Amino acid sequence: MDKLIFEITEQKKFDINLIRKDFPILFRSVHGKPLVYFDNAATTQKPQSVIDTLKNFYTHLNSNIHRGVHYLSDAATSEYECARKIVQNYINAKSTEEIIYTRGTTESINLVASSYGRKFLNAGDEILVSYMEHHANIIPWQQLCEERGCILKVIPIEDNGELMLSELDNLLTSKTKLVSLVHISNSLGTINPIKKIIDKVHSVGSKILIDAAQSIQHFPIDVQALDCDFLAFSGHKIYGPTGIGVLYGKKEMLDSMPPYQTGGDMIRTVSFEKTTFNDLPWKFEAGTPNIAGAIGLGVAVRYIQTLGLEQIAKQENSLLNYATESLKQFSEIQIIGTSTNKASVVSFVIDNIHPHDVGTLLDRDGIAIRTGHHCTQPVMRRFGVPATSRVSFAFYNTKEEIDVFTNSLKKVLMMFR
Ligand code: 7TS
Repeated sequence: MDKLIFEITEQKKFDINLIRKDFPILFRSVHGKPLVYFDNAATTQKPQSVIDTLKNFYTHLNSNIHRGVHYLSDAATSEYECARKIVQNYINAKSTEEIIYTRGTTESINLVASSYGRKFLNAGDEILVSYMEHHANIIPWQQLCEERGCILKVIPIEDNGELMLSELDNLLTSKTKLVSLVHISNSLGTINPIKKIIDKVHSVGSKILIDAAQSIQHFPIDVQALDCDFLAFSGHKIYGPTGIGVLYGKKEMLDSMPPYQTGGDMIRTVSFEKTTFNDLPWKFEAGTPNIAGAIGLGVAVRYIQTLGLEQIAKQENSLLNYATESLKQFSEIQIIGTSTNKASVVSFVIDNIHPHDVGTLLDRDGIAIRTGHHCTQPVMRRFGVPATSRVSFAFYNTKEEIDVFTNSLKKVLMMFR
């Protein structure tokens, strides 16, 4: 019971009915109808092993970490650090020093903007983002530009929702000091060719941060092979708890950066004259962290490793294709984001029906989708729509659920005709 993080003993068979049983929420009903959960890009559901971990932590192991000589503190610290090791292996970082726990993608990006940005970026330096960024990857840079006199530049997007790579070559110059780019767009589903872009960015001497909030749960990521300088993601989008996330940074980058927040745990010595800071990764982890959350994240990563990322990608790809084909039968529906290289996210608009109405009517049938601007207002503006309806799939979704969704959508269309 004191070891909360399990070892992988065998690869799970990819049997969708068995896998669904790992996610208790999938068996509840909403408005009297079986839940169809298609809002996985917002947050993923949690397997029983993650739910049990949180309960077991607070039942058997609850204690603060890194500061006690007593048994519970020691055991909690060991699980917390074991989870870090799991994340390190999952993204193939060189060491656990490169894995900083944060509250999520948003905090990870803010950490880099605040710490790296304030120290290394100066007036006239250029920061490059793209039109398809989540607001969490726009506003921290905008604020930094205001404070430091840097210039924010934006890579435009094509009509199919892909980055205009020809423009990237014009935008990347010796003035570019930092590029912060989303791996997979949360509102378009586009998978960006990040390896190619990382190499281009490095060729002008700039650093690059990858927002992996929507990719970390779909396919393997190897930070050493990619050679990105930073990578950010959230635990709750990879079947883990909310309130925990990760910033990966190359050790030499993190070493050169000042602390983001200050307080307990991130120090070595404190006097009123001077404070010296802790080693990596703890230098960036001030205060009591989300201990149960971090351990839960470790268990979530272990869980998807037992399923196998190849199998996950295969299942999600088949759901994407099925949903795309299903939506194409309706002439009133337009899919926003039609790249051939997409993750399992489908955004669409319907002639003369507001997405909010679509979402509300589908909800009555127990179908959870997201409507709105998805925190990507520039994308909405680029495509001339105020909002979209978005379905996003996880491996536990099924084609039968997509049929339920399509039938419900038919009713919505009939109602408005
Ligand atoms: N970056 C991307 C690409 C995202 O999709 C999100 C959240 C974030 C950053 C922020 O992540 P957080 O965990 O720190 O909030 N995206 C969404 C979404 O698509 N619907 O709800 C949240």
